[in-house]
Amino acid sequence: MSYKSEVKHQELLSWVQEIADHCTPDSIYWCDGSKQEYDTLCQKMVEKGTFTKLNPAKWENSYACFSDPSDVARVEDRTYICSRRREDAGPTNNWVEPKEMKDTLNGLLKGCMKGRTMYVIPFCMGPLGSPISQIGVEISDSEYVVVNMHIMTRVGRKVADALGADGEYIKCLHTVGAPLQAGQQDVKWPCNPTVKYIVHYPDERSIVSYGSGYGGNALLGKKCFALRIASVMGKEENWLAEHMLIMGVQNPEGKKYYIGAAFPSACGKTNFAMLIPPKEFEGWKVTTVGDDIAWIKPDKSGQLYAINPEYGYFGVAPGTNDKTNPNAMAAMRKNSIFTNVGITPDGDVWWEGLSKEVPKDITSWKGVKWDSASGQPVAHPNARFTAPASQCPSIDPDWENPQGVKISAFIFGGRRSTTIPLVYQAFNWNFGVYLASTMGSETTAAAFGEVGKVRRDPFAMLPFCGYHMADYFNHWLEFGRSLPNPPRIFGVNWFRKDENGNFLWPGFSDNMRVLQWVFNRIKGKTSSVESPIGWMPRYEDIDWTGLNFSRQDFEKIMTVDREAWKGELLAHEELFEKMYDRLPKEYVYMRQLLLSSLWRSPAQWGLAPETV
Ligand code: TSX
Ligand code: MN
Repeated sequence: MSYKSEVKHQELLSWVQEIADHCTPDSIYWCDGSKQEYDTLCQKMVEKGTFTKLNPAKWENSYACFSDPSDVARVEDRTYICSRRREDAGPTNNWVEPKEMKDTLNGLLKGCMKGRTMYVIPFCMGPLGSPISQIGVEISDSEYVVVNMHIMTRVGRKVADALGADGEYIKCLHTVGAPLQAGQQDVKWPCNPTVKYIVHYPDERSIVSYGSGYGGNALLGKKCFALRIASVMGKEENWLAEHMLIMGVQNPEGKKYYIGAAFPSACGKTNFAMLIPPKEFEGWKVTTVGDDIAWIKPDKSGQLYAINPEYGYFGVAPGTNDKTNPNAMAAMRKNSIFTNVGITPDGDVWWEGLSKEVPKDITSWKGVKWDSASGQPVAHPNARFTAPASQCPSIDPDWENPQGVKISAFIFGGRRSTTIPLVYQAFNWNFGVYLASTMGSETTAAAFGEVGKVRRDPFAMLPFCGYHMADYFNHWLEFGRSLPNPPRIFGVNWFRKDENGNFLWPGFSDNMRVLQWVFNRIKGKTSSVESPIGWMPRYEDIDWTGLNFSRQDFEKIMTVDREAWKGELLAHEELFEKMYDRLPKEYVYMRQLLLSSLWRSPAQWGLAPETV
């Protein structure tokens, strides 16, 4: 039985009715969040051919599906921030005047749910009842969205109850944009292959998504709400909505710090969030609070507390295996959904990097028998697993603490083959904010243009900030001013290469060695040296037990090269020019300071005494 009759929130009820009147679905269903609801909808998708039930001996209570080939990733060129004034969206967001966008969307939305069920999904981002959490209601005509929202957020009747008669919530409207005429047979992955809109109205804090059923385009609690809309809320209410993982690091004495870390895509953020220390690091523990998004608020004393607003992982499957991320593999072992991976005849899944051998007779993500001669991948490079966070073996005991966890440091990283050292600590908050604002990553896939070019992605937030990026920088600077003891800020780079193009750093578990130095810096225990760009560990400041990494290797991965950094600082200026109208004035001085300290240091600043 529907609990709609017991919903006390008149404004919510009338919004739902208004949308139903306009989108004209065949029926309306209020999601209660129950397991039975989840199972029923999965079964419905199995019957439609959308879902394949996997072999329960291998993947208990799990399903796989293929999307339409036109609907495989977020659509940044179709993503809009419709603020009242164009200047407030800034130069890095698409903008259309809100009224004009509403007219366009209203035209598209009219009758868009014909032949479908309209699902009303009350969801909570963050633990229910936490002062940092926020509630949303997503209306969607996609069963795939409902079941993924079940895993990715806290959904259902308990959330509607928490709203009461007049609780605040974010309106999220989603449609696949594929109405069915009477008698028309549905397709396995309905979407609109030609028209897509991902629209945010920051002033009224609402979201409309048209035409896509995939990931961040359709699961509106994630990128649309928890980052784009929440970033606007955070600026107005003095908190932070960040594209960050949250991890706990504990030493053998039991001292524990929590760290927030931001990386652009293709840096292995989920792998880092679930890191397993090398066996030589007995007594050290890494725990996972979240792998993608952090909401961070100061308490009365100015300490920062963070929650993970999500309830699951929507992770990239290719490259994930028992070596790169055993915790993720365990998390997805049951109650999970796989999108755009390969499926075997015996109900197994496979993706590039899962194992050496491609299983026999595998069906590729395109839905056809995979041909090894085709040169095409089995899984789409952006294939995903949706898995409950609670199933991750490294999940932190406080991951659902409504108070959040106390953040002691931020780490910012990128994929850089040159220039950026393995690890360094910013001199202070402002230099840390500068470091994060200028972070970038080298492109690895031809799909993103020239391979090996540095794409700047400030704070890994460029596609996810709901307002002017330079205002965002100002918010970070201003936010720090009110903190008596702000978190330390670090830069890392696991991806520096030697002159032969080989990775210098083994990465993965061995990143624990860097994390340990960071931990000891937070504690104020370990020593460091002042480089032109920040504080750095000396060779003897890092624990090398169990790893063959020479002083010469370390020298190579830590060198601050004047010529390379001159180029780097020029690239910073190029980035700043794009948002000069609102760029913090501090940035001009910090850039100059970095430049002059490079000139005061050796041309190749290094750590071995003979080179200094
Ligand atoms: O996730 C990665 N991390 C973070 C792990 C905690 N990856 C995977 C690529 C991104 C999707 C990495 N790749 C990391 C890393 O630290 N480092 C590298 C580069 C690398 C790749 C392969 C090797 C070493 C380094 N292989 C061997 O040494 C055998
Ligand atoms: Mn992300």
